[in-house]
Amino acid sequence: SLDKIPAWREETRPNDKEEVKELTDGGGPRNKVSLYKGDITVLEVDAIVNAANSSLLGGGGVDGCIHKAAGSCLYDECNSLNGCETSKAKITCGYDLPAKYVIHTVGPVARGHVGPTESNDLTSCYQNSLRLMKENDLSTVAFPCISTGIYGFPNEPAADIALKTVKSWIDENPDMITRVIFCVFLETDFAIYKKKMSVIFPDN
Ligand code: AR6
Repeated sequence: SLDKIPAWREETRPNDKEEVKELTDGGGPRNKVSLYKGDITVLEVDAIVNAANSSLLGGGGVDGCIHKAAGSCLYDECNSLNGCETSKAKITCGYDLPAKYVIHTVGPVARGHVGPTESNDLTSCYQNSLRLMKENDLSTVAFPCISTGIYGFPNEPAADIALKTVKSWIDENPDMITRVIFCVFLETDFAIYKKKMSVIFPDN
């Protein structure tokens, strides 16, 4: 029964059909959210989110990994988009990625400082990415830890924003999303997310 399904799960084999079925069966928001530590470019979901810069023309970090794995057609499509403002999002095909689409969002450059502008912009990154999913009828997504690398948004508050914003979205759009993977890359983020997910997506 639903009662036995944990509110969130850690995933170690995110492309395993049986595991995914177990994760997403049963409906309700409680079993849709998972934590995965690893490379976002391997995930077989409708969309992976890219922590891009305003040029949308690639860079380092997760952006560099996504462009490398997707191939040069991704660059060509991004090149036709006229960039993207901070906190906004744009969608492209996934090309050579297993993900069907890439949602490119531009996080705030925080350099260690969290004020209202940085917090609101990071919140909007998650909201605008989810809005694009809804507009394109997509139901499975993986998010990296937007802004917490080169852009220097502190990890704890960034995780709070990521988890609370997605939680609110799921509560308000209960039938839209079937799966959200929080894809962390660093052990520090893994520990932070694990702790916070138990609070924000609690077991009963
Ligand atoms: N899969 C998942 N997460 C990853 C991967 C990966 N393959 N590689 C790195 N991360 P960052 P930002 C994590 O710096 O702070 C780029 O140059 C990483 O450990 O990629 O938003 C863009 O072009 C960190 O936890 O993004 C921009 O100029 C998280 O992804 C700028 O960096 C985000 O770190 C954006 O900076």
